[in-house]
Amino acid sequence: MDEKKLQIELQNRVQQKLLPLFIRYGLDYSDLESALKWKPLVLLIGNYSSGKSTFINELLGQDLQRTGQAPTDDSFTIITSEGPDKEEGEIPGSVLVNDETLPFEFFKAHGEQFIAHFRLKRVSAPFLENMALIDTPGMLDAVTEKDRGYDYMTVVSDFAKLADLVVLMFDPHKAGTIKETYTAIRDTLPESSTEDRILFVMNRIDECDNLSDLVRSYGTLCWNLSQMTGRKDIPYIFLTYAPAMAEQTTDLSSWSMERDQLKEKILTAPQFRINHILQNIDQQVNELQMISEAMAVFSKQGRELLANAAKFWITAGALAFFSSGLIMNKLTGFPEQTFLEAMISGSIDLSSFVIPVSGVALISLLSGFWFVKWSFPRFARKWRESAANLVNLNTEYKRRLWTKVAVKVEALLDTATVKELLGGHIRNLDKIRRFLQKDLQGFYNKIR
Ligand SMILES: Nc1nc2c(ncn2[C@@H]2O[C@H](COP(=O)(O)OP(=O)(O)OP(=O)(O)O)[C@@H](O)[C@H]2O)c(=O)[nH]1
Ligand SMILES: [Mg+2]
Repeated sequence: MDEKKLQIELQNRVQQKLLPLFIRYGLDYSDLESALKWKPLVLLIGNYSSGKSTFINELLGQDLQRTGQAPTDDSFTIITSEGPDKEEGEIPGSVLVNDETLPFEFFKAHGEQFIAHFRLKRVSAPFLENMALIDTPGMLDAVTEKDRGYDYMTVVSDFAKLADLVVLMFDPHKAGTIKETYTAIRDTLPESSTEDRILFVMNRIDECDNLSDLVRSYGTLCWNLSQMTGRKDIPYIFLTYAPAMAEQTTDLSSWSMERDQLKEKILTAPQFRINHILQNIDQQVNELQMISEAMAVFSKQGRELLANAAKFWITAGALAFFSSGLIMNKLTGFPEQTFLEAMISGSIDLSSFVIPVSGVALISLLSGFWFVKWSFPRFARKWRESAANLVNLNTEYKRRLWTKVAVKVEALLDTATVKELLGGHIRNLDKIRRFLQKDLQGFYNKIR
């Protein structure tokens, strides 16, 4: 299977079938669009000095990234090879966020300070032809984070959204800072991708004084992880160290393989690319579906309101038809003969209809005005207050999905007009369901 071809096919299909619906329901399409662009990405995050850059240099077999004991590198660096014909060198963030072939356009929103700390380094390494690594500045404590001039956590979570693999690296002494980072990325990853996109790495284990120190650090970490993930089973944690830096005071031979296993795992990231794209689409289309479902229920209820109002208008209209002549006659003495009298006396002609029809027109106009200006806005406001009742939240998954889309539905209800009562939502819902059941399932089957 040609992954690249499949990716392009998927990109076209999504654009053709879903883009209009994303616009219609006020969902941001750029996330999905970015996820479909460019090559597989591996994101390395973790506390400062945990050894991210050292690890990357080791993968590359050259000293590309600066390393050091204090917080060393305050930049987000994409590291990749752009084919043998391109020269090695750096591309600044300002160029990256304006290049529409790259998935970083929406990072512009993080502002100048971020852009000044963003760059791409081209290196020639065969394994980077179909993959890019992202080295990140280490997570600092909350107080120092404020000085960065951009929101580090949201930048990290935006990168995590794009990444096919996130390596969460920490050293035994600063495992505490990992919690916030983990929470930030967990919320952005699709529900279905469980933990398979995150690799946990405890690095610099050579610095543990002895085995019991290592076991204690590992235990603390497991405890922290189970607190963070809310799960009883502990995800696999790679225990590693940089052989070149290691202080060989402890016998580490049992763990010497883990570094290689971690590297191998990172090299397999491209294989999961399509699967991750499908998970992303799946998640976003499910959000779209929920919005559309809510609006479909709203419009159905609205049509019932309209039907009830219509019954009332028809009665009022009939009354107006027969009584308007009488009322006019009583008020102004005109017309001399009401419609009913004309009917009884058999002298009915076209002019007898003028007053009754005008009466009906007046009632229709007033009722229409009343519905559009008073009854419908009141109805929309009522649903706006209790929007969650528009959808069936019978599972945990749906409840979580709702927390993501509630604001979108509320925004649609805020601006709803009587046009919402046309049948469009049901048709849209059909399209979305068909996409999930046929198109997306088809792609899942292809990669199996
Ligand atoms: N003993 C030991 N030292 C290491 C290991 N890995 C990295 N170091 C050293 O730790 C320091 C920090 O490593 P970096 O690779 O710069 O860490 P980083 O995570 O990139 O740090 P920031 O870029 O500041 O976030 C450097 O001096 C490395 O030489 C390791 O496994 N064991
Ligand atoms: Mg670094």
